[in-house]
Amino acid sequence: MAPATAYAVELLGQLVRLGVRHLVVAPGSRSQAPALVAAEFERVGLVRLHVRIDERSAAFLALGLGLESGVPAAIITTSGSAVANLHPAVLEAHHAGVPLLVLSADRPAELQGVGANQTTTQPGLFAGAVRDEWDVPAPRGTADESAHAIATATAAWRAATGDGDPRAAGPVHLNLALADPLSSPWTAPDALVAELGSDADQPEPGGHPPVITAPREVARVDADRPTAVIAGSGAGPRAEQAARDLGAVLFAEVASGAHFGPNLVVPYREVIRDPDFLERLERVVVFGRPTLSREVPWLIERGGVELIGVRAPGVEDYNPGRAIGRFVDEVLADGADSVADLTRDWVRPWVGVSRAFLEQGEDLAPDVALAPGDKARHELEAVRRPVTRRTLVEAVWRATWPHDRLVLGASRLIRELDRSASGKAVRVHANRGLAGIDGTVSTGIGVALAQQQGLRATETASAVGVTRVLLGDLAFLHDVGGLALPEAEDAPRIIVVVGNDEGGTIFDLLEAGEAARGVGGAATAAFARVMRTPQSTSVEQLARAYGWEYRRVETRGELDPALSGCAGPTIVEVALAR
Ligand SMILES: Cc1ncc(C[n+]2csc(CCOP(=O)(O)OP(=O)(O)O)c2C)c(N)n1
Ligand SMILES: [Mg+2]
Repeated sequence: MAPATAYAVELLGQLVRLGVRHLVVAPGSRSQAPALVAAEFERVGLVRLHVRIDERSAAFLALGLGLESGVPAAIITTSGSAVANLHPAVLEAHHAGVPLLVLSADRPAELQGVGANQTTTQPGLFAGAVRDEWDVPAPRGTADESAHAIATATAAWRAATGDGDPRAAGPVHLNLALADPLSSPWTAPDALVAELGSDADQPEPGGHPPVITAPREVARVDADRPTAVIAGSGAGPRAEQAARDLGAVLFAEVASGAHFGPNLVVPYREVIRDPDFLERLERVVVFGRPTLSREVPWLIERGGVELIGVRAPGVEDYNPGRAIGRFVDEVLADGADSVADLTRDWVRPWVGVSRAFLEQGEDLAPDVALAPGDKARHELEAVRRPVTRRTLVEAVWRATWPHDRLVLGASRLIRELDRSASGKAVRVHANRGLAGIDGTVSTGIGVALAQQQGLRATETASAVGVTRVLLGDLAFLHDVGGLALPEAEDAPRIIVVVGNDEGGTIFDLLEAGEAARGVGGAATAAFARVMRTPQSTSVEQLARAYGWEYRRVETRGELDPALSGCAGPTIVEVALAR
């Protein structure tokens, strides 16, 4: 057997032993040994293999798989610029604390520095953005290589998963020099399949962040004063629990994993600006990284209250203005007696404000007092009205059930949803580590595939929900290549909802956008050209070209049916005003 193939069998075998269930491969000559072993592992049922041409999309697919499952996916690429194409997803994984295993093939030492084709300096390419990296010399068939492969895989798995501390989880880079012969045919022996498969058929749906076993620093705090719990990305349901235990109001961003429960206050931006709130507030506890408002960092930097940060996955603790002096892993509430009083006197009024705010939402239902003819006319008018951002996000939120997944792009729509979403315990993902508009389609496909393939044997197919990806037109176009799905693979159950306002209208909301509009003429045109970047690409023709089902929505009446279900991968284009 070619030493490259033997090494790949041991390395990937050990990753499967440790829990890897998804392998992503982008084609290339230098990486043929691990790629062919990956294909054989899938043939014998040990892993799911996802093949993608574009390494940037492939890496975001792997990110989505890790995000949803909590288990790192391994991505295998060839040498050269292929490796650099992984960088955006590696950075997102680094900042958001998502486990990811990068396996790049490289030229052996004798081909380095001699102008060899497709050769660059790969070790250290992701410097500063990986938890750890290994530069593995080319295997030559010596006796110790099997043990080396197993040890390297184990170390990589540990570093990627945080070794019991998921806050430390993130991307790792294994740079594998591979020499001729680049591979030899290999069939997995039955004994190996039996050994590796013994627990491979029990995939854990997992979750991100996974359970923490590392030592934890716990803050015991008295539930005796008006407190706000703020939940940003990576917070998870523990923030909701903490709010209840502390008798605190809960300001949870829509992708925080804590946007539900009796203490949730949806219009948190407005409440933070309310003098009555600010006057009584005595403590703020922050979980994860809030990124969607200006009010949250303002509140924290303003000071004057006790500030506690609770660590979450990702490389940096959230600390605007470095105002938070105390970081812990967990907050436990003492003094349960006062919680009921606090809940009644402090939380309930703000929850009441929240309820009133939600009730003012755009109203589709006709006034019951209307005469029957007027009522029918009102209903007809309502369904014919154009879709606003608010009606779009509300419809997507309504359509999302606990067995579904929602992936939000870094467009205006995530902010719109964050402003108006009622409390609901559904799983929402968003790449807020760097809030890039890149890779959103592929991340969503990864989430969908992990969700539908992560079910336990006892769960029926009806438990498989739909993954909806909600994003703007530029974010969609940025990762349009992610729509390319190989025919040989299971199709993701996915609906990509494109809110098409023909450009990046998020910039119109900036001070510079308003200023440019005020000036008019050349300034307005220049702003549009370099910021909003108007575009009129046909989403329909793209959908058709990539073999996706396509639906176009122009009125409110068309919205709910378009979002409800899908027979195959589907794009719903929603026309929005600029
Ligand atoms: C990779 C990357 N490039 C650029 C940006 C800056 N950026 C943020 S939002 C945005 C435009 C988004 O446009 P669209 O997806 O159409 O959403 P809209 O604002 O129109 O709702 C851009 C270019 C980014 N976040 N990430
Ligand atoms: Mg747009």
